[in-house]
Amino acid sequence: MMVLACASLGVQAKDGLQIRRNQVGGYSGQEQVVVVEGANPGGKVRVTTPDGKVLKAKSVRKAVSPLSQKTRYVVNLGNLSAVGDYRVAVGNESCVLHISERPYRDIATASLRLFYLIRSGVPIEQGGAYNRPLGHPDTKVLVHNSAASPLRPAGTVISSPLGWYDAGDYNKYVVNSAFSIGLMFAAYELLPEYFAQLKTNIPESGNATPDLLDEMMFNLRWFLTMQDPYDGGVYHKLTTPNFEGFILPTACQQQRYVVMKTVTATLDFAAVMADAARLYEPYQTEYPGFTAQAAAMAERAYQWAKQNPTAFYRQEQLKDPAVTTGAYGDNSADDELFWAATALYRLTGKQTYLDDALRYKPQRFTTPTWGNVASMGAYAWMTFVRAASLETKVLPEAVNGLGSSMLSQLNSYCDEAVKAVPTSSFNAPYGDKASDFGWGCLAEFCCCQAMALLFADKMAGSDKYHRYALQNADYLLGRNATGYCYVTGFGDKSPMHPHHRPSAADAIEAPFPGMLVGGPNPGQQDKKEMKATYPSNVPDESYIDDVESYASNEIAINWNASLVAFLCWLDALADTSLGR
Ligand SMILES: [Ca+2]
Ligand SMILES: [Ca+2]
Repeated sequence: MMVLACASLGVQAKDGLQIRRNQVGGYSGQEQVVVVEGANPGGKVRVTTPDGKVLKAKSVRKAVSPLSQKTRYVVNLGNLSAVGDYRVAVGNESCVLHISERPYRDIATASLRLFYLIRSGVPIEQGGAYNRPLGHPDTKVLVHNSAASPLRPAGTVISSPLGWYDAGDYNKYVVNSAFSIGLMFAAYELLPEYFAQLKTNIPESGNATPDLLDEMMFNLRWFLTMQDPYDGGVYHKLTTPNFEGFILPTACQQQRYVVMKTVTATLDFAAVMADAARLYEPYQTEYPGFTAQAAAMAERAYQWAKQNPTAFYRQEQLKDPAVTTGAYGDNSADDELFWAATALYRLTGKQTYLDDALRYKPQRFTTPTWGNVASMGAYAWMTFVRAASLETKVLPEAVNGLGSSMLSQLNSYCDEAVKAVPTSSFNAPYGDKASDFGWGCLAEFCCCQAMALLFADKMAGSDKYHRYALQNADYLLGRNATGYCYVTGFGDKSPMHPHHRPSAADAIEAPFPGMLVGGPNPGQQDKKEMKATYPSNVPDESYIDDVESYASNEIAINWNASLVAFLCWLDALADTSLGR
């Protein structure tokens, strides 16, 4: 963990200035920006280089927040090339900016390693201080009456072990798990050389499979148990009736159930299993038979979904027992159909999947969320067409058409995303609009937006949007309205009390490292249940580092997946041993 003093953070200095900067670090040779809150620093900004020279700021611009009406000054320090620690001083305040060739190597690795720390059903033995005995074996899970079928009636005992804990709670949800894997697969497919060498110190680090794929497989092994073998439908989730308390996994005693087979879970499952069948094909030594099994399960799941197009999750209808845990409810499966049809076409080349993809294709690019996965399909078409063109493979006209329309939608999205940066409060595409803030915003808008920008660059073979993605990293890691670096274990002011049961229940003060919290959320859906009070109602300041705050301070696998895709991508671009 990096802990460095910065006199400005969290403390109002006597001249009223606060310096906000990326607390993890910046890239050598890239433009560096800090934001000063309060009075105009004018020509008083001094930057001392690692070898003691004093530089002046390149420019200072005033920005008034449309959210809080606070006046801030965006200080451009220019491109800092020498590696080392720079001291940035304004009046009596100063802080350190770390400049290096690979500033995100450690945090990117930690963001993926987090998935190891939240594995369920196995003892954690390579977690250092976070080692723990096996919890939630899930070998005696009951089929809930909402999920009963003639050959698997209510009360049937099934074994459904492994998989990651979803979020702050201990349940396992197919919709969110599939989406998380999908995000990380999307990055993996475009950065295979990077992920081939990325080691996360997991039990599988010694094998020949990339650790990212090993980690995904830990969850996919649970997926293999979530399909009803008699009809192909996929259970929506594996859950206790109610959330457990803030206790350790080994202390949890509630009976767990698989509940209602749904169209959304089944299609998400089909998409990810189809992709997995393709991506694990070269790794049959470690995972023999998996490709054939996953391909067959994906096709069966798709067929079930087509026959049950309105099987949406209806938690309020579940009785005996009623279920009150995360619903992941969704009233439109058009986007899930598009994603699953896309993945199955890439796997099988069957015309029927292409026809469905064409029927359900989206009209505009939006950052993906668990409930709207259309962009996962969009990413897949672009990746597919790009790979074919690199291999000079001829594709059907309709496929090329899909690839190019998805790309033009993405490019429009990116141009729109970056256009207000020159006047923004924190000099980033993310963070200046009220709509940028809400439940899980740092993942769904900040990280996923940055991933979209990096994706567009990759498709064009350019670096038009790279600098804007870096600006979102700056926002996420400290150059923002609260001054928090929003990833646990990194920076000098980061969340210490995330809404995360294992972190809260263990005897260790620091939470699991590498977790992205949801972030500022003016909805404050948790405020009536909390003892503490949010410090502000302003959208970009409505955040509280409190264990009870599930609306601003929870963690989740989909959020961390977006962090993995984003930060690993940035780190891959900095690895000069790899081509772009
Ligand atoms: Ca490995
Ligand atoms: Ca949907």
